[in-house]
Amino acid sequence: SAVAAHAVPKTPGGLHRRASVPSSPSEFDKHIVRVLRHRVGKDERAAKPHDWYNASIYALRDQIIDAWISSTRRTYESGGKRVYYLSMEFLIGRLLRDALSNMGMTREMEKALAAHGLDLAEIEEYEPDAALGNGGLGRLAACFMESLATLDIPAYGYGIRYVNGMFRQRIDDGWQVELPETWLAHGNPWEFERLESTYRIGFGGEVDVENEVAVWHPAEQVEATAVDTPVVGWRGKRVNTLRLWTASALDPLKLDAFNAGDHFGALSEQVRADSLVRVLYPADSNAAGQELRLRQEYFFTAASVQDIVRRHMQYEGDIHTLPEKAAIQLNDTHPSVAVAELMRLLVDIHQLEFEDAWDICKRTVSYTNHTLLPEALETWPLPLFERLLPRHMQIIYAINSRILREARKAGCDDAQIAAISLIDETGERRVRMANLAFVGAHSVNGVAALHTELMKETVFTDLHRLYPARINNKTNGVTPRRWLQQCNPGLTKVIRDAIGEDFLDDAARLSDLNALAADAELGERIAEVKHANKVALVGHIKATMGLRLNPYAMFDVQIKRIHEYKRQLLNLIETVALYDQIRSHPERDWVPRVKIFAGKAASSYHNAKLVIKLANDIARRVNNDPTVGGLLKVVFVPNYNVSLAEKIIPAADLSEQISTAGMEASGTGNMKFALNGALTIGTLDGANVEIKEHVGDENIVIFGLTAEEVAQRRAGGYVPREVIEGSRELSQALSMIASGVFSPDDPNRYAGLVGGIFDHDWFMCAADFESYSAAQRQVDAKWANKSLWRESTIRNIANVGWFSSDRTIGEYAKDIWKVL
Ligand code: T68
Repeated sequence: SAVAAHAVPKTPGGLHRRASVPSSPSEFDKHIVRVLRHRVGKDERAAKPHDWYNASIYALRDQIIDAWISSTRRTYESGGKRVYYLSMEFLIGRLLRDALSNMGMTREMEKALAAHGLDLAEIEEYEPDAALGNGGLGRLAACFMESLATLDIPAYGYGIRYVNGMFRQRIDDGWQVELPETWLAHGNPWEFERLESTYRIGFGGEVDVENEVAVWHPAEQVEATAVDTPVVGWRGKRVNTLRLWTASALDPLKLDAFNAGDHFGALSEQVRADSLVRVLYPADSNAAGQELRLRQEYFFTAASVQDIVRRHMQYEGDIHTLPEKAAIQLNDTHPSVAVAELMRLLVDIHQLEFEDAWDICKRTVSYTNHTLLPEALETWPLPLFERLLPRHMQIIYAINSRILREARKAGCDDAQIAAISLIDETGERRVRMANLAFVGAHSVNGVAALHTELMKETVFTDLHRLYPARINNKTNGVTPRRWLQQCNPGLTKVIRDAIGEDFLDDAARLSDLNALAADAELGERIAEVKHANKVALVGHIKATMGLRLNPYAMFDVQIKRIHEYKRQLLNLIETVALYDQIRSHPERDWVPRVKIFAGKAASSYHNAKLVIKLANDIARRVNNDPTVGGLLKVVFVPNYNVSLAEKIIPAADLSEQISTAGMEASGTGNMKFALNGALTIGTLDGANVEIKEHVGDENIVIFGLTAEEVAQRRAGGYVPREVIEGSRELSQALSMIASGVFSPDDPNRYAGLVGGIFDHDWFMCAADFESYSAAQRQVDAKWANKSLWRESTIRNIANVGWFSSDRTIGEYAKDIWKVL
């Protein structure tokens, strides 16, 4: 085609520049119209916006496919090593704008659509979010896929093609209601089914030994079939593959049963297979204990590992070279069973000696840990694991005896042995997936510096002592394409006018803005963009919720999964305290604020759902109280997802990153806000610590206990009641909430929630309240000094380029995968 994507010449400066696309807008326009006619089956005059939406994606896809094929061919010809990112979750959101922008075709598409009276921004809204993830872990996987393609690293993402991804959240009378999200209802123009890449996945049955080789005879089998989505890197440099597995029965319709009148029974196998890919478990930070979850994990992991080994054998023909040609990264422990599955393939199918297989396994696999929360560390009841995966259980025992022998030799005592063991023997015996991943990998990484240190001191103390070189840190990052260029074109343009285009290819170059930090004109232009983004968000909230907001107020934002450790409750308590203060002293010089919340609660997480109700109860009361007038508004925006984040983050002035120190592994929202010029109010937790180091103490507002202090307080003598009684503001705010000021229809609604703070306050809301409240007043003072605020905004944008996922992926590539 005349508009084929081109290989990217490397200029002497080392920057990749896209060759200009040799097509006139009208040619692309003609292409879209052809596609509309022949693939969508619509006449230009009869086409509805949704038809144009499909035609736009198909037309763009044609360009992408050319680049995709040439990337695949290039990898094949170079014989290079491939990276395989195994993840239960990929939270990719919409792809149209991302693909257009990375292909350098946004303007062309705009012009082509405009020729038919259509607006690209409106067409984009037809694309459903691919919400195949819960939160940070899934979104990180999506950013990583984009950066892998950008860095020209051959990579495959492997996961599950959930029919229903993250649930849709509706707010009914302030309560969260979960509804199934049907993102595939109108088809998915991005995906390609690959029937030739189909594998049989077994469950249950027994293991025999035949000719000294273990042979697993599964009781059930399903088929896993690959569905591929292209992932375009910046400037269309490389297109990688996101390969998601779908399931089907070997015998989808038992015709004899059907003809005998058993119409449902005839379909039961297919229903069973469907259930594997039906839903994403909407439980972040806690391991769903259902058998189906373990089946899902094994299903996608086994299909992926088989695909990787098949590809390797096809190209290399020698299983021994696997570690030189394949790097398998486990995104948390959800695909940990890959260690046992790879060992099974090596030992049972390729007939390697156990020791050789173990060496190959460790050199191929690496593991990323995303949490220290004990409830999130996956373990499976041994009887369940053994029933579902009998051969894998044997292999795990074999690995365990090898590891425990090593541990004994290294001088570990019984307690240490018990901690290292792959089997938890403290109660009902359970398989520890984190220990399995740790021992089966050559690299175990945390996602922020503090988190990595805490990993060594807490969950992996004894494994770390035994294998001291294994744990390493890779601080998370976010892709600046989606989280700056695409979501905030206004800011991107101002930056480009100020420092040129280098930052588009290397986010670290944003630091060139430092020289202009005190430049009043730049400050003014950035403030204008922020204001325009706020006006746009105000319009969106007016249209979707009917609520009118003042864009001149400070937009103070906390958007993320609702979880006690993230402390939306602390924010709400402080909001109530502020409300109370404003009502008592309406004459004071208050900074007008809009408190914006959004996020989903796991459907079974009672307290998290109650926090959503509380936010809505507070909003109703505050927003209708004429005494606070325009000084304070509270809004809970329903159905938080990637697309909503793209609208809210560019409009934020203040970013709330207020988790109990030691509990947020990294955070990535914190990076997105800073990149868009919001100031952070936060604890010394996760990557906040490193953000502070990069932006400087003056340009971030830190409060609260440190991780060490939290641990000390918890270890002894923390009496929250004393802290509460010592703070008039806090007691007052808590008693307002507990006594039903915000819930007159059910005055006791929050008695339990507030009671928890008095009784144990595990998340240290009371302990951190005074410090948080003082920090908020510090924020007010800074806001009142316009030039100071603007300078801080610039310092934030200028100094968070390091948090680009390109930097993160560069480190994984160099240190762990050895592909750069
Ligand atoms: C997040 N983890 C971390 N987990 O909380 C966050 N958990 O600090 C970090 O920035 C991010 O990972 C990326 O490293 C999650 O998002 C889950 O979503 C999850 C899902 C299932 C089971 C357990």
